[in-house]
Parts: sequence; structure tokens; C-alpha cells
Amino acid sequence: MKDSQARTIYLKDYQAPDYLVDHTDLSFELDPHATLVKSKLKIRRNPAVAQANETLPPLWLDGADLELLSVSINGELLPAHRYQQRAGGLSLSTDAPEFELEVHTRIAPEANTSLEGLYLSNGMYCTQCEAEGFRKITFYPDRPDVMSVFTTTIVAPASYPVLLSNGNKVDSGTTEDGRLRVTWEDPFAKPSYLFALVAGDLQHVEDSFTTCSGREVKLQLFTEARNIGKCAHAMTSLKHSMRWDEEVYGREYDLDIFMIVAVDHFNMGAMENKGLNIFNSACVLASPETATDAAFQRIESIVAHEYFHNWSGNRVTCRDWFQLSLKEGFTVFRDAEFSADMNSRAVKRIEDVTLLRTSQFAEDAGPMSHPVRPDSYMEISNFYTLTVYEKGAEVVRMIHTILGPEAFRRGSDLYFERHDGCAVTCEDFVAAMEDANGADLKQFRRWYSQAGTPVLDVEDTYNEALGEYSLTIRQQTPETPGQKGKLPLHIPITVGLLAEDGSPLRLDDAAGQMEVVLHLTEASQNFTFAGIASRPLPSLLRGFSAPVKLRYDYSSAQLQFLMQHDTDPFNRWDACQRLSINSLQTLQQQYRSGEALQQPAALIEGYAAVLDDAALDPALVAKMLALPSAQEIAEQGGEIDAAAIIAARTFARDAIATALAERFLTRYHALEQHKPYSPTAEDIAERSLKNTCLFYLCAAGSADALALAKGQFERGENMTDTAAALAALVEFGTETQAEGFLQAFYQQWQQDTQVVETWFGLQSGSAKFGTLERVQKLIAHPAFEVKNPNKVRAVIAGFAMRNFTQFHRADGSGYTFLADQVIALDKLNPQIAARLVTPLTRWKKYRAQESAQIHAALQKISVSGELSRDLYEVVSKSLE
Ligand code: 0A1
Ligand code: ZN
Repeated sequence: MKDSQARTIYLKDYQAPDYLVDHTDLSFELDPHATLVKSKLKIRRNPAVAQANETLPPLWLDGADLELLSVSINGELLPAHRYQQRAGGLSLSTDAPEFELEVHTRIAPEANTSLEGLYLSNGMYCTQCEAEGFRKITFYPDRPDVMSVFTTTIVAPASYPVLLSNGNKVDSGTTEDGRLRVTWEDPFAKPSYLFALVAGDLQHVEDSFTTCSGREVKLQLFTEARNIGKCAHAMTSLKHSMRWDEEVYGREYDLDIFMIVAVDHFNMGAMENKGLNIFNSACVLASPETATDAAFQRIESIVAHEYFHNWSGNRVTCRDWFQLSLKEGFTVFRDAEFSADMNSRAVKRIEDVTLLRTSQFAEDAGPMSHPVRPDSYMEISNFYTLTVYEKGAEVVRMIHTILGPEAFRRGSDLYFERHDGCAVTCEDFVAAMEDANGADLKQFRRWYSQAGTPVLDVEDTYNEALGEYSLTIRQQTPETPGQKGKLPLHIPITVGLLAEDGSPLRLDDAAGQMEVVLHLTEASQNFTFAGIASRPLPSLLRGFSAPVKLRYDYSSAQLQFLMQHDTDPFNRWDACQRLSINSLQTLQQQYRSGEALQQPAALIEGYAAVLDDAALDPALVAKMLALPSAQEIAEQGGEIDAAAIIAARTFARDAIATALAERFLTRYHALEQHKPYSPTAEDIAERSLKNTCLFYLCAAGSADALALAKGQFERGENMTDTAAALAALVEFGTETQAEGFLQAFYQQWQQDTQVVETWFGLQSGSAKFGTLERVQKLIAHPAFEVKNPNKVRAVIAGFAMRNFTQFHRADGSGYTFLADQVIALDKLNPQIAARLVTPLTRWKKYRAQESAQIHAALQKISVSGELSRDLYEVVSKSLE
């Protein structure tokens, strides 16, 4: 394993930049093998660090994979002794505090498979510069606290009629040799990570938005011609986002044009480059025929997320990459609230909490565990994590809960006003929240620096004579790598109490409140409620008011009671989850002790009541009837026994399916939609419950049920219903039937990359034995492209990260398969390789046999030769 380049960078070593760049003038002559990049930088000594009569320090410019052609200062070629090319960049000695630097470099976009810097996607040029990709374009102080005004000229052959960059188009023409030339100017100073360039033969749709101050903004969405019919939903989502940010945060868009480009090859979801967002096609393009409801909702939230970054990220940016959650945590919180306002608030919360509990909690308990503001890293790309994004958003949400909505808005107004045009820190964000409100968030700040998921233990007592009910809450955060001796956090816990008849109790006579926020700040604390006439049932951590694991010993009957009576829809769902988890744990114990598995009666009863409750929102019913995923069950603590989890979950599913078959059938038919597809919250809710019913019906295994699925598949009314029917047929039909349906589907959709990705995902996710062999075949399928991250995610991650059953098959071949794929991918795309290895990093949590197998797979990677810095960091930390 290579470690020569794997240097650890520490937050405590942060130093302000020696030089600033006031203006950046770039020119590109595009060519797949030899793109010429000329950069002219107006540079000056940073006055904040300059000393009187100092010797000027050398100027450091980051650079990677660049061919240096020339360096000039103030128009004169710099002699070779004035600069040194080192690994990772260029060091220049300067003799004046202010000068113009011109650097010419050559790069080869065609050879760039890392998808960082300038690369080609289906022949179209595009860039990805966050976090440190700009250094693959030209030598530059590639750090977010160097903010510059950019002018960009692009020259390309006439076969690239669309030439885009940030800001406003200020000039265009043709060169003497007949190439096209366009110049863009971005008036807002920005760090290099927000730079973008796109060149291609693209079509676009156009719309406009009138801002709150009456300015007209042109909106354009660019795609390859074949996808032009899939832009409408993203455009609508963009307009909704722009309006929402004005209404909820008072933020107006600032340029005259806002562009989005869809590209097929992209490492992440999308990127917020100033005025020119670049999106993974899968996160922006949709039509009812080709995209599922989940895709429609994902698009709405990602379009919003990138748009919201214009303020939380671009106008106010990060001082250094340790502050990444400053923009990401805040922006995820903003997009989650937007989605909640556009759709069902409870469902959105349930989805976000599920992701957090399943994957972020696992990250927080694994070898890569880090605080929301990490204090060290080897490769920053490895820190675009669920902790920085999702837990970071929970931290912002807690500030919102602690301060209340009006005070939070005062804080965000102050934050934007104080720091507009600046590169700042998480501390600055919290300070603005405090200063705007005279609040004290001193202890709360620990959420930014302390890793690990806190565990809360709750006990209660009721004193009938005094009419007092007390909660004793203890908190404790487990040790994480490099962090021992955790301190108590400030944890807001939203609580309600239910009376015996299910009605909510008044908790504070004066205000007449039905719920309160308890502020847990000590290791153990007591909270007493007076005037409680009989023993109540507590509804704890409503809306998941803090990212913690909460333990309270509810009986099955109490959980069923909460499922029916809690006024907080999130906690109704959560009670159902707890009931499921309890049943699944009992089944696992039976499995491990070799007993016959017993019918999970309480769970079936609870599910029956949910299905019978006509007043419940169908979306919530669908969420309640979904058993926790195997991964989520694995996160409950204790040694993970994959076989026991799978056996318990499959048994419970089949028992529910059989016991409630009639109800599922009635509900299925009642929910059939005889109207055109629309991605509204109500219609999505109906489809999700209908398809949940279909899945259980097929799990029960009757021929009638499979016929229903076949009918739904063949009607092909929309991709949500078609894909759900196909998934059920693949899972529960015979091998031959499944094969036939899969073939038919591929025949119909092979021209559509996105649907082919769905097709891949349906197969890699199948719990049927033989999936690994199928996945191995799919990798050789002509539609599979190892250089396309979406395909890799559909096939390889679909198997290794979303198919617990087959990935953990007993012979360990799933693990070896993943190791081999990771080794191969690391040569092409280190970011993707380092993400894909995640399931192997948790080896310590498993039972001895699996643990040894997973460890061996990780070892295989570690001794396979030279690893990228990305993969090296994850593998070496996991083997420690
Ligand atoms: N800032 C983007 C995410 C992003 C990060 C890194 C990327 O390439 C390595 C690409 C996108 C967002 O939060 O949407
Ligand atoms: Zn973001």
C-alpha cells in the first residue's frame, strides 16, 4: 500500500493565504488530448498577514496532472531559477507584493477518468472543481479562502456550439481559423472550486423567473438532444426553490441568468458552480415514463439544494475544507425544509431519519468516524460524508429547535449580512445565531467537534399523590477513533405526554402547550411535570429532535397505543419501527438458539390496525408497513449476525404477507389510479402504498398475486408502477419468469441510459441466490460502463451496499468480489473506489466468521499495489 503521498492535514494548522488573487482571467482552447489553458492572475500580498519590511514569502500554486508550458510575471517570461515544480504544485519567488502572473499549461480531458477537473462526458466537455479539482486545470491557489473575480474565454471547434462558464456572457465571435469563441464574466468573487466550464452540442429549454425585487432572471437547462423532453420537472423545481428562498430566508438570486447542465458522467449528485450548476443526469432529468416517484422527489430536492447554495456556500463560503458542513449541513437543512413544505413533512422527515439511522449512525460508529467539523483528513473527497451533510443538517435543525423559527431567521439574516462575500467558519455561523438573539450556544458547539452518536437512556416515575410525572434522562457518547472521554452535549428533546384515553396532555398550564422541548445539558438530568392526573405514556424525541439513539422500555401494547394516538406523525411511525425492531430481535434470538421461529403476533396486530385506519395518510401507512432494512436492523447494536437478520426479516415479511393478504388485496385495488401520472405528494403516497401491498401480496406467493404484478408491469402506466411490479416479479417469480420480464423490459428501454440503470439496480438488488453471478455477468454487459459512476453505483454498489442478503452470502464471495472491483476502479476513479469500499470497513462489527472474511477482502486491497490517496486513507484507517 502506498503511503508516500498520504499526508494528514490538520485544522489546527490552518493559516491564512500569503497571497490573494483579485482577478482571474482564463482562456481555454479545447482539444480532447491537448487543451491549452492560459491563466492571467492579478496577485497581491495578503495585507492580513503581511509584516512591515518583510522578505516576501514564495507564492505557492497547487497543480496536479498538468503540463507546464510557461510562466511569466508582468509580461516577462520567468527564468527557470525563479520557480520550482514540486509534487502537487509550483513554488515561485516574487520580488514585488503585487504583480500579474501568466501561466500556460496543457491538459488532456480525454484521459481524465477521475471526473475531477476538466473531462469529457459523451464527447461533451465539463468540469468538476470541488473540492480540489481546479488544480487539475491550471496552477492556482486552490483553496476556498482565496476568492477572485473570474473572466473565462472558451475557444472550441464549431461542433461545440454551446460554450458556457460562470456569470454573464459578455462577448462571442469566431476565430480566424473558424473556431467559436465566447467570453464569460462572473462579477461575484468566488473560490476556484466554484469555477465551471461546459462545451458541447447541447439543446436547452428556457424559462424565466421574476425575483422579489422585480428583476427578470433567464433560466436555462441544457442537455443532450435525446433528453430534451425530460427537463420540465427540474425547471418547475427550480422556480419553486427560487420563490421559497425569497419567502423563507429573504434570499434573492443575484445574476441575470441561471443555468443547469445535465451530464451522464458525474461522481456525485450535482454541483453548485456559480450561475452554472452541473448535474448528474440522474438527478435532474425525468419523465413519467422513465423516472420513478423517488427520482422525481430526489430531483426536486437536489435542484433546490444546489440553488440554495447560491447563498449558503457561494455568497458566503467556507474558509477551509474542515468547515465543509458550514455550507453542506446548512444547505441540506434548507433543502429538507423546502421538500417538507412542497410535499408531506412527516414522510420527508421519516426518509431523512431512516438514512441517518441506517447509514450515518454506522459511519459514526466505524473507523472513519469524524465530527461534523473534522479536525484532520488525508483526502478531503473522503469527507463528503453523511456526517458532514446529514448530521450537519441535524445540528442546524437543533439550533432551529432551540431558538425557534423567528430567532433562527434573525440569526441567518445576520449570518448572510455579516459574511456576504467572505470565506468563514462554522464558528461564525453559530456566533451569528447567538448574536442575533442574545442566545448562549456555548455547550451546543460540542456537536461540531465531538464524533459518535449519543445514546440516551430514559426512565420515568409517576407520583400519584403529588400528580407529578418525572423523566430521568442520561446521555453518553461512545468513544470514537482518536476521541476518548466525551463531554455531555446540549440536546433538545421534544416531548409530549398521552393520557390513558390517548388524548394529549397539557404540559404547561400557562401556555397551554401540548409538547415541550427539554434541554438536556448534563450527563443525567431530571425533568418533572406537575398536574398530571394519571400515569401518562411519554412520546419522546418527537420529530427526531436530536440525532441520538433513544432507549426507553416500551411494551408492545404501549407502542401500539402510540401508533394509534400520538399526535406527532413521526412518532407514530417511530413507534411502529420500534415494534418491528423488537419483533425482529426476538426472531433473531429464536434463530440463533435453533428454535422454530414464532409468529410475530404483536407486529401483525399492529400492522393490521394501521391498514384498518382509514384516516391515516397512505404515505404514512406505506412507511409504517415497511420493515426496517437489514442494514438498519444491523445497526441496533451488538454483534451483527447477517444470517440471523436475514432469516428473521424474511420470516416476519412472509408472516405479515400471509396473515394480512386480504387486507393488502383490498387496499391494492382501492388504490389503483385511473388518471394520468402526476408527481404530487398525494398521488405518490397512493402509489407507494399500492406498491407496498403488491410486494406483500407477491411475497405470500400466490399465482393470483403474481398475475396482478404481471398486469401492472404490462400496463406500464408509469415507471414507478412498472419498476415496482418488475421488482416483485424478479423477487418472487420463478427464475424463468423473472428472466423473461427482465428481457422484455430491457428490449423496450435499452436506448434510455437512466432506465437501463434502473434495470441494473433491480437485478443487483435481488435477494435471490445467484445474484452475485448475475452481477458478474452484468459487468460484462454492453450497457455497463466502468467509467460511468452511475452504472457502477447501479450494479456494484447496488449489490454491495443495498443487497444485504446476497452481499453477505455465507461463502464470503460477495466480499472478494467487491475487493476486486474496488482495486480495478481505483486506477480509474479514486473517489468512487473509496466510497465503494465502505461495506468492507465495518468488519469489526460482525460475527467471527464474516468478520474474518471481510477483513481478508480488505487486506487483499491493501496489498494489491499502489493505492490512490482516497482509497489508502479509508483502507488504512479501517485496518487499524
Ligand atoms: N457541493 C456539492 C457536492 C459535490 C462535492 C464534490 C463533488 O466532486 C468531488 C461534486 C459535488 C453538493 O453538495 O451538492
Ligand atoms: Zn451541497
